[in-house]
Amino acid sequence: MADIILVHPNSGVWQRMNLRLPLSLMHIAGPLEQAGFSVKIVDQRVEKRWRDILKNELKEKPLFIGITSMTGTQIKHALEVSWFVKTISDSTVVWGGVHVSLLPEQTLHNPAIDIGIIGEGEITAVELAQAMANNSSLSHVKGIVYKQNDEIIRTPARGFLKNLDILPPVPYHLVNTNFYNSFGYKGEKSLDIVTSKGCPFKCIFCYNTVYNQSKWRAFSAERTVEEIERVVKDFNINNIYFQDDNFCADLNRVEKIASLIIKKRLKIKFGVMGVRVDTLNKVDDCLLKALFDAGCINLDVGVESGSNRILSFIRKGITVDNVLEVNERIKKFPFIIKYTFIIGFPGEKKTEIKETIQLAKTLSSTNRRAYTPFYVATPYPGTELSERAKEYGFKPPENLEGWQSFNRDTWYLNNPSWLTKKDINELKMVTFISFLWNKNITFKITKRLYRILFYIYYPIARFRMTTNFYRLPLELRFENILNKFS
Ligand code: B12
Ligand code: SF4
Repeated sequence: MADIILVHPNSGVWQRMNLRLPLSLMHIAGPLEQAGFSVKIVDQRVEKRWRDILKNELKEKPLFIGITSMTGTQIKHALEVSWFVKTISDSTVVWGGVHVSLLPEQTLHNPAIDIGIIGEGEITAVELAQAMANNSSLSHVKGIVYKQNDEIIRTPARGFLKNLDILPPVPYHLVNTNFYNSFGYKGEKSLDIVTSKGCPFKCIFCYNTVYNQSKWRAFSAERTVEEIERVVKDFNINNIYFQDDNFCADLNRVEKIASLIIKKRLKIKFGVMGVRVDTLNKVDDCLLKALFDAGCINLDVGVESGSNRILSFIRKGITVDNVLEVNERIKKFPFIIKYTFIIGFPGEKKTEIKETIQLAKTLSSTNRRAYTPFYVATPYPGTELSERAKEYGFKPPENLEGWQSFNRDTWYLNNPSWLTKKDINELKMVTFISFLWNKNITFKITKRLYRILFYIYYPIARFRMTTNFYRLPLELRFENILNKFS
């Protein structure tokens, strides 16, 4: 029986193609274990018997049940777990993660949640556990919201850890690594690692300006490579996906990481999630080659739009020419490049969406290793986009339950906004097809059934994308049926 139980909720459609590690919980479990608390991680995505496990653990009255959550479907399942806990016990339910950090008081209004963690949780979780173990006041624990006699109290902000290297190693032993696979490179096992936090840029649709106050912090290159070495040795894993918002913010660090991987002869393949176009513009061919030699096989690059007006509106800090330039240089290297796009911004014209579709097609046709998924612009809480969207009639949900259906592919369905029904159908079709018209995406589809479905639908998606035929969206009905089970 453990002192603290940490639960990762279901993530809806996002766990279809692959399953990433519950890193948010693993990162707080390390310091908790180091402080002497025993921790159990229960992942609702893989433990079909999560109710039995919790029921059993709750008999021994753990200090708290901690649940992570981001905006959208995870809230629905985090609430399902919270209510389950409250129905069978009087245990304390603690929420952490992006959503509660952005809307602490509103989240705490829900009777199933007792305490919320705002922002970084490594130190806060330990201080909270110690305060609860000693029955002392929570008012001294920085960076939380809690309830006292029907009042919601927020303690002073915690600020950020200055030196991430003081944190203990991430406890991979708390999860069964066999369940997780973030990309399916030749069917081998793969895992995720976070090597830095935050991002110094200010894109208006991103949580970073509020959640990380645009501050970038990182584990050192040495510590990062130690972590990789451990994962490779202890779990026999050779494929790693870096989950950082901005892995390349410090190019000296990137260079060091690459050279240490090469020096230590770690036989790994890796993908990098957060890469900016302007950063790639600054990277010389030498560093690109070093990255390749170190095992880099994939870079995810945020392009967002094919319209310079929209790029400027969203404060992306790049132009379409920068994107084309980067593509020309990068295509000489055998990296699979995921260029991500966003359409449907408030005030975005049809012609601008067409420019974006055209840019995606150009990138795909000139770089045979590129693929170009689209998302619909989503005014997540705390972002500047949310404020701008309100000017166009967007009404954010007023309570936690309202946010549980606030997903990228659904939020706009019941929201009076700048999108007409016809726009919505077209945006839905374009985003749906954008994932399926290019075979390069298959290395991310680790689940067999979804790979088969991909190959069945691929010719149709290709036909639709190349001919701009987005009418008769029958496949969206099929997707809706699948979504009902998420
Ligand atoms: C991996 C990942 C996923 C995984 C899920 C993994 C997970 N942890 O749930 C998958 C692929 C499923 C996913 C899906 C989505 N994601 Co996502 N995802 C990420 C990513 C890249 C890494 C998350 C992570 O592991 N971070 C590392 C950990 C250590 O940091 P952390 O999560 O901030 O946790 C710290 C604190 O919050 C706190 N904490 C967190 N939980 C808890 C719990 C307790 C009890 C305590 C005490 C503390 C605590 O302590 C931790 C350590 O400091 C982040 C971006 C990023 N780099 O963080 C985006 C991010 C979280 N995702 C985001 C979004 C928008 C989505 C999607 C909607 C769509 C998408 N990405 O395109 C879907 C939504 C799923 C849903 N609603 O159900 C946004 C969140 C916006 C928001 N308002 O919630 C982010 C921030 C990306 C971005 N730049 O916008 N995602
Ligand atoms: S560059 Fe990426 S992580 Fe940084 S603010 Fe923009 S969208 Fe967010």
